[in-house]
Amino acid sequence: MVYRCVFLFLSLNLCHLNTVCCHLSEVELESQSGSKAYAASEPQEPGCGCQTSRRDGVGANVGENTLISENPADKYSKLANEKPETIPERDIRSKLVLLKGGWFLMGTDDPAIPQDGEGPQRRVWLDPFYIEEHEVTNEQFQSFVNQTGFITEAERFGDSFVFEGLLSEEVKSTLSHAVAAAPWWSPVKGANWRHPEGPDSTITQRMKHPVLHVSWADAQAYCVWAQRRLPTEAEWEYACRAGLQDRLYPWGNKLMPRGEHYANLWQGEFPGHNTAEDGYVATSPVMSFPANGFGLYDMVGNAWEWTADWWSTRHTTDDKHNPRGPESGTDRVKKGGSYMCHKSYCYRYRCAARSQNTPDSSASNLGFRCVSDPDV
Ligand SMILES: [Ca+2]
Ligand SMILES: [Ca+2]
Repeated sequence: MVYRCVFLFLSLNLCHLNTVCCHLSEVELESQSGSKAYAASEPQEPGCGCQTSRRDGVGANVGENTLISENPADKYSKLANEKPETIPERDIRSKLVLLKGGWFLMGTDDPAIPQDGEGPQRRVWLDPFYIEEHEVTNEQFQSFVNQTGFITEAERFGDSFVFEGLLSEEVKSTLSHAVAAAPWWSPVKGANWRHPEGPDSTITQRMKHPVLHVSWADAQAYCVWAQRRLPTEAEWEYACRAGLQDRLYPWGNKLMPRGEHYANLWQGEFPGHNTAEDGYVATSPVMSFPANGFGLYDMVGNAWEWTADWWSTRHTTDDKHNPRGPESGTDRVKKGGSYMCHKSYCYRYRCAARSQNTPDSSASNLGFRCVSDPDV
């Protein structure tokens, strides 16, 4: 792995290098017998973009708009908070669902991807909280931007990561490099939440789809504006499980009950052939698939969702009350997988599954939803 990263370093700038190496480091293969192997040494095998897309100040458009040292979350939260009465007259925020909390079992003792820290299973207590019933949509994010003048990190950096299978030939022709080992991810100039596949794409016909290309700080800023917050990983997982114990998915253990699709995932062979048997090549309008037992939509699939927690793969088995993850870290936890996930390479559309990105990462398969406390 190290030598491949060094090789890639010679080919790519640092920003892109880190992305590729991280993508390649956690490629999962599953044999037909069901036993699992991890193909970190197989650069031709696909990854799902589950891992870090680090911006190290190289590769981004470094200029007067470049974020410097201050925490963007603080900056943007402050910005958002300086706008009085910013909630619109017509409240476009998502409906909240009250979850009663209590004890639940987080994680799993039968991890499909052990290196992600899916285990061990541990008892967690949560106080009651509200959670948005679906991912934040383009329409909602646009309302936030219209009222605050907020500029996302992808817009400031000037590019964002896009699954190349969605790019037009025109945009492909403008890519400054080819990443032979990971051609499915490309940093595309001008890609951002308004232009998910680059400058020649729009969200006009996708206002009810999840907003994409939002960094952790962007997501945090929206939630603060909405007088809400990002969920902790424990809250997100509790919401995903919907009261079921030791189940893989929000609805149970069978991926397709009665032969029906319950989430927007990838069918076919990644990355070259997406049959879109579930009806969608890329994102779907939120609430296009059945809700889980708590009335929550797209908890797995559609867009990955940021959580508030820092990333760690080590967990205590001690009982925890309202855990908030490590006190510090370099990456934030994201949950639920996306429309790009297939069991053959990214079996992360399970409630216990987890992955991480650097907080300033943004991509064409990563969004979020917010939560709220009962006394707010
Ligand atoms: Ca799909
Ligand atoms: Ca989702």
